[in-house]
Amino acid sequence: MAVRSASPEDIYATHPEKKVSLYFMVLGFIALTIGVIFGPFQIFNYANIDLYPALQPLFKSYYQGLTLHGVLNAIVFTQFFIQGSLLYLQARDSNVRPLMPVAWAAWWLDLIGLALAAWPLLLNNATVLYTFYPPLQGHWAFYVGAALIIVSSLVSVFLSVEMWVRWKKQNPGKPTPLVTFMTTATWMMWGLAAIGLVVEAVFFLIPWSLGWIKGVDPLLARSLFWWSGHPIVYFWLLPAYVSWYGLLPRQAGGKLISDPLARMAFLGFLVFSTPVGFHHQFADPGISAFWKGVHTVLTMMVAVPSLMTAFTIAASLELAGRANGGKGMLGWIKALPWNNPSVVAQLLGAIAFIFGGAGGIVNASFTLDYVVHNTTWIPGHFHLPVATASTLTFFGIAFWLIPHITHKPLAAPRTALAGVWLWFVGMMFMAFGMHMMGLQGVPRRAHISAMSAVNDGIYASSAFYMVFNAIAGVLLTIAAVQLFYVLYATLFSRRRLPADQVPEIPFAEAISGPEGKNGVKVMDRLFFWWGAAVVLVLIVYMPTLVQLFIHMVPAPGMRLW
Ligand code: HAS
Ligand code: CU
Repeated sequence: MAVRSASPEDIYATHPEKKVSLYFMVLGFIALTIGVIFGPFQIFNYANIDLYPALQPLFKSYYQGLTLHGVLNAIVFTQFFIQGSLLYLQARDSNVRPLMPVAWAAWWLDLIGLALAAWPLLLNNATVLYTFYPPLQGHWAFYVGAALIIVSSLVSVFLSVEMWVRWKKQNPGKPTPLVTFMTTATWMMWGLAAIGLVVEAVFFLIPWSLGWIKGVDPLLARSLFWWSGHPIVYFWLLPAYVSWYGLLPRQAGGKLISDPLARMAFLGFLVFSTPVGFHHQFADPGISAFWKGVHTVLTMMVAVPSLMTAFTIAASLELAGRANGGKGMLGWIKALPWNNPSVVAQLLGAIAFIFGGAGGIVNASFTLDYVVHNTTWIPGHFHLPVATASTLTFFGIAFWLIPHITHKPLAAPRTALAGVWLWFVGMMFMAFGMHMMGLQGVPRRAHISAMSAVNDGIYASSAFYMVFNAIAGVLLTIAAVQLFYVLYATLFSRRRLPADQVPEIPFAEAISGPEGKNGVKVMDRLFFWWGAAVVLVLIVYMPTLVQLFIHMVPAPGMRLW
């Protein structure tokens, strides 16, 4: 008898969370598709090639393109993909069904929030960049839309924690399964981190944009923004780590070296991700050097769990390579499954992050940051972790998760493989060009390719590095076409895999597991650790924030575009 393929109804029947997870991820990818279109325009600008006139009259300026690029890629795509993928992984790992109506409510909040925010963005009425610093003032719909998206993320915090609590009640005394531990810790971290943005939006940006209050203090707004703005980068990174720890070792043919070490890394992120935001404000007056110094030290602390991750993942991969027959000092690397696009996307993402992490540590050094702050070094830095490590890993996850959910085979796996390689190489070219130009003092967020004749040539010393950006622009454009082709061809395919060929969830086993370890029991008290994080955040933020609240200097809104 031929193996039967399932109809869509059967696919969702046993696990209704599949559908909502897919909807989250697809909505995220749609946002990414639009946001990525502006990428080449941005990078060619830094190759001194101005392509923006070609977008007239649809898009008005470099700054509108940059705003769409940052908001849709960094804020919308990441969050939506994370809401879908983590929900699904936690549900299946712990075998607990999410509260489905609540999950759908979160999805609708995302959709409505995105539609509201997109309207002024597309009409050039909220060209405030993805940091929306006052006194730049956008249309109210942008702030309300963004706020709805944040509310949706908080609903996801609730969903995850509620599932974890239910699991705990059903399994008294047992250690939380690893993937569930990591996803719950990630969401709890975000639950504390998001408070800065919530306060900024509710008390300042929304009333201000509606004309209910006359002004907003820029420094206070920036401080609230970076309360959330630093940990948001870990909110983008940790879901990739969930995959690197929880799934990648199995996909590569091996096991995770140590389960307790993974938990320890996530606890480190839970406690240390938020109290570090001033490392984005070293150049801001009005914050004492003492507290900037404290945030520097804590930033170095939060790099430690990433260094632990580098060790654990590399060791687990070595083990996998050797299990696959790799010999010698480096032979295990060759023996990793380099023909599997899902694995390769994650490996290349991790390699890029080695450089991204090193640059981050430069930025975090109070004194060194003055050399690179507000230069192209910064976008050079963050395209390695967020646009390469996280984004490639999310594509890597989608390459098995979408076939798993939809029962549709991954379209064109070779194109997928070529796409992830080109993306990686393109981003490395770009990161090099942008870092080096930053050291020459070229500013970030500047339409340098359209400078007036008077200023023309002032960045001539960077001409050599601009070539790297031009090459990156070409490579990344091709890569994006390939990756989106694979994605949409898979989603729109009519083919269905027979039941026995549908990819399973590659949950990895651990060599050193959680059983019988007292440390694991202590780590399992996530509410306690969350409480510790709250206390630490209050200590390092309150002295400054209270002063800023008392001495507010409200500035009226400005429209510079
Ligand atoms: Fe950052 C600015 C400091 C990590 C994103 N960062 C930014 C901005 C973004 C961003 C978006 O202190 C710009 C914001 C804006 O628009 O103004 N960052 C750090 C530090 C880290 C760091 C210390 N950043 C990230 C991550 C991001 C991200 C992650 C996104 C996901 N960053 C800063 C600072 C600024 C900043 C300052 C402000 C600068 C300024 O002047 O404005 C660290 O957490 C990094 C630790 C990472 C490591 C690397 C570990 C490596 C691993 C991979 C191992 C590889 C393996 C592969 C195993 C120590 C885990 C093996 C492969 C085989 C084939 C065998
Ligand atoms: Cu940061």
